[in-house]
Amino acid sequence: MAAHRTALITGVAGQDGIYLARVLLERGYRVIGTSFSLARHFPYLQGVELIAFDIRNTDAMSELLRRERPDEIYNLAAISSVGQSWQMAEKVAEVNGMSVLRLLELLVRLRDDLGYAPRFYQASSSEIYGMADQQPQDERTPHYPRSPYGTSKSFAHHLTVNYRESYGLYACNGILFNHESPIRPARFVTRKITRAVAEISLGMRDQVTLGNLDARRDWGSAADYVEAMAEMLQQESAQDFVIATGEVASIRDFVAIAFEAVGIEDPWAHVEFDAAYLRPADVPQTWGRADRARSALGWGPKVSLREVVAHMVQADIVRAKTGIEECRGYMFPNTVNDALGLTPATHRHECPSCAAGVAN
Ligand code: GDR
Repeated sequence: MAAHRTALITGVAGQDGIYLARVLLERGYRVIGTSFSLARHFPYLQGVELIAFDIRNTDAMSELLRRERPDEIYNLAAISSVGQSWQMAEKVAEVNGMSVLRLLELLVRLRDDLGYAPRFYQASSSEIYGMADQQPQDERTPHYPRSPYGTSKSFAHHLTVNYRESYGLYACNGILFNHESPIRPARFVTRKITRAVAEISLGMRDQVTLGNLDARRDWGSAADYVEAMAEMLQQESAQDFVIATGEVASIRDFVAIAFEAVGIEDPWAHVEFDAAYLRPADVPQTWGRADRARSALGWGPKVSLREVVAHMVQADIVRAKTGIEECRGYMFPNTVNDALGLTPATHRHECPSCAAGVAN
């Protein structure tokens, strides 16, 4: 069914864009990706047709849609850091909120003018729930965002529902709870921890400095979660889906699991607290119930938190040993294993994922 279909992924150079592009290419799609900067495209996006523009540039988006007419649009472009969103609240509202409104408006216009009606996926987030009383959270839980980021995602979420109901667009929200991988940037707590643990295990440093250790998150695997995104656009009609594991762990638990993965028995000798990493308001717990996704999409998480953490730590050990920050081999546990024995001198030449720059 996917043969000869075209997908557009906005924000393709982020963690989810990279994993999703791979899934869609494997399914036979032609994949077009936009990013405000293409600096990070190598070595992850081979096979993707890349276009650089800011998601706020509606003219560029209009021209792209008119020219390429993708069948499916995955709107992943966003400022994704909750912690930094207080420092750039207005920009976050523009990029994560207003851009979605403009894109939905454009879709209505294109349908009315040209009869062109692509399916639309909006990257919503568990951050829309924030302080919501209901635990676990599902598609019916009322929103109570706790940051400019969460608020912008809530705005875009409601608009996506509203444009579906007002204009009959096939538009849906994927309400993804935290999902991690070795290509998660280190501004997020998980990768900050796994990188530090790898370096501590190799004697390259001694400490990691963190903020709130009591926050609890429902953490899954990015590689798992992008499969659900692709499924959401293959349904008979559009609806919103929570994607979560249903298991919760604290930052403290995450630290313990990561140190355990390298056999260090006293993690707390290596952890410092700095109030600079506390947020003006935090979300004490996210906990999702993905029953709808399980029954309608046949989706369920395949990878446990322990496995995700082990994979991330392993990739960070290879990074620390070889000094090579970006390698396609880091994306999956079997290919990171291939890279484990490599040295700085041999990595680029012998790593099957780096050699010739392609590992399909
Ligand atoms: P989150 O992810 O805000 O849940 O959003 P993040 O990893 O940034 O924070 C998780 C929790 O860890 C606490 N924390 C720290 N956080 C960071 N970044 N750095 C620290 O040093 C630190 N110490 C403790 C935080 O206070 C927080 O409670 C992620 C993003 O990917 C969003 O884009 C996405 O929508 C949601 O997940 C679902």
